[in-house]
Amino acid sequence: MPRSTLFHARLYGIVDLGYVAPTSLVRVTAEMIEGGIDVIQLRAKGHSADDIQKWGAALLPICREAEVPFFLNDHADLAASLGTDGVHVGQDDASMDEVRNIVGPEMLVGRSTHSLAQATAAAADPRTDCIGFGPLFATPTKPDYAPIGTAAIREVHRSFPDLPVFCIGGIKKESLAELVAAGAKRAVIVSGILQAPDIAAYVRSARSLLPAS
Ligand code: TZP
Ligand code: MG
Repeated sequence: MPRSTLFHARLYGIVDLGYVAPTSLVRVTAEMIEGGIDVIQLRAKGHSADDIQKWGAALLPICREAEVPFFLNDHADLAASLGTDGVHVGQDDASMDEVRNIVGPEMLVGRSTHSLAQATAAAADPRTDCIGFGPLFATPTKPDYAPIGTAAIREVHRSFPDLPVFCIGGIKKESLAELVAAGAKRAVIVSGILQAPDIAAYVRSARSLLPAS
């Protein structure tokens, strides 16, 4: 899948086992797709490789059928064995050399960044296909990170016009207008989507508030 798919994405949803029971993964993923989500990631912090492999294998064909890029968080080895579209790694995870050695040259690789300096470092490597930028606001989904605010969003987009930047962290449907005014083009919403009473409707309306690139 080409990086341009991510460039044209607006809303990125994470199916996070911190909010979704294993028995609800398929339903929640299908509802996000029904609402028009552009990218899906499976995030299962603290779960076994066997479980993540099993859950990834269940969600991948659903995403494939809908042509929604499917990322796995953290586990490059499982991403490679599953054949996901992408893998997303953090600052403390494997280096790009290590990740590329595992997943090869074609898989999309995303990197979390928590400052303009980290975004700059990630963007300097042409093998980085997208970045997460945040947490912009305080969030229980990533409790140990200080929020960085919205001031640097415009600068990140100006500095790296060809890199898909996904703003993340404490974003709700209600904060998207403020984010877009601050220069955001794309957003990741985790708890806002997963705790919505109607996931498809939430995704549909949140996505409509983000600009098309
Ligand atoms: N990385 C930076 S903030 C965050 C991650 C995974 C969590 C975002 O979750 P939420 O619930 O949308 O604040
Ligand atoms: Mg990680």
